[in-house]
Amino acid sequence: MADLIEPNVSIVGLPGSGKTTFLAALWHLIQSHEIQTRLRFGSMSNHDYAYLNQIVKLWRKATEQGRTQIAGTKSISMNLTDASGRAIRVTFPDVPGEDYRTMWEDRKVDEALAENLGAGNIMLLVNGDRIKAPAWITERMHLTGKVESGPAEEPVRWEPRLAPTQVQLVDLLQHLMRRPLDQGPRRLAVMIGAWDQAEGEGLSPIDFQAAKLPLLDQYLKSGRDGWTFRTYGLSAQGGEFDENDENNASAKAREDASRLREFDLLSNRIRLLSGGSESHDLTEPLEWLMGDQ
Ligand SMILES: Nc1nc2c(ncn2[C@@H]2O[C@H](COP(=O)(O)OP(=O)(O)OP(=O)(O)O)[C@@H](O)[C@H]2O)c(=O)[nH]1
Ligand SMILES: [Mg+2]
Repeated sequence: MADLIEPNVSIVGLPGSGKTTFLAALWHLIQSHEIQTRLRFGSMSNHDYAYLNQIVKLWRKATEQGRTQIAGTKSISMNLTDASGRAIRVTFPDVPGEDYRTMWEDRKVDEALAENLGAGNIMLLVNGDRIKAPAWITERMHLTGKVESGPAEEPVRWEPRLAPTQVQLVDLLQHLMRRPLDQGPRRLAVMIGAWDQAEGEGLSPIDFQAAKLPLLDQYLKSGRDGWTFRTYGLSAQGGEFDENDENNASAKAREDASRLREFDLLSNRIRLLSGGSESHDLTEPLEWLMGDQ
């Protein structure tokens, strides 16, 4: 097989956005053949299956992934093929989300990550359950007036990491459209993850994006940087998993996890919402990201 297969997709996201969980669910889906998928597994670039097998094991027993450690960083690159035999390379720099945050905080990007991000289309994962919302000054003032003031609190020094999620995301996307990562117009799939929690708001994924991430929404809709985007709702777990008990003696078991372990076909836990329809096939957005050739 040729060394460089085009097109290329990179899957990215801030800390805790669901990158490792997505990879585990995708690996289960394409390995198990439980349900029919748009794209099928072709090959792995480095034949390193140990890491994938480790994360999929946790996913199958409905246990959360541990934080991805810098020392254990794995960049996964797999080739998937569509019905006509066309291949797509899906690169998964499964780096801790901090590496993206470093781009925001220190304006630096690691060389290997830059190589990944500088080529191809992007799947951006956002944890719909952990969006740090902007605080309106007027609201703050209002609250300050209402709340009885106790002993004076130490003011918290502002640091870039305290910036709202959408500010960090727009900055990340802008980096991808500027030198040295720029490569012209690209496709972007925004995946609003943990949809099983986010759907309680009663919004469609695109309305959720407009309501909860208005800066990101307006940045994308304005079209100023040349992104062609689609927004999906994603539940890669199908509900809440048991907490990971590695280094955490008080890890909580969750009721939802017992329900999820009962599924006959574990692929059916996965939920993907796009437009008005719902499926279990995580390869759908990847196929769209292959673009028209
Ligand atoms: N309810 C729910 N939670 C999810 C889902 N997907 C991910 N999560 C939770 O989101 C948290 C982060 O998921 P990870 O996959 O570890 O995220 P990550 O982007 O790899 O995080 P880092 O490696 O720490 O940067 C975990 O607590 C997951 O259990 C989902 O579909 N539903
Ligand atoms: Mg991770």
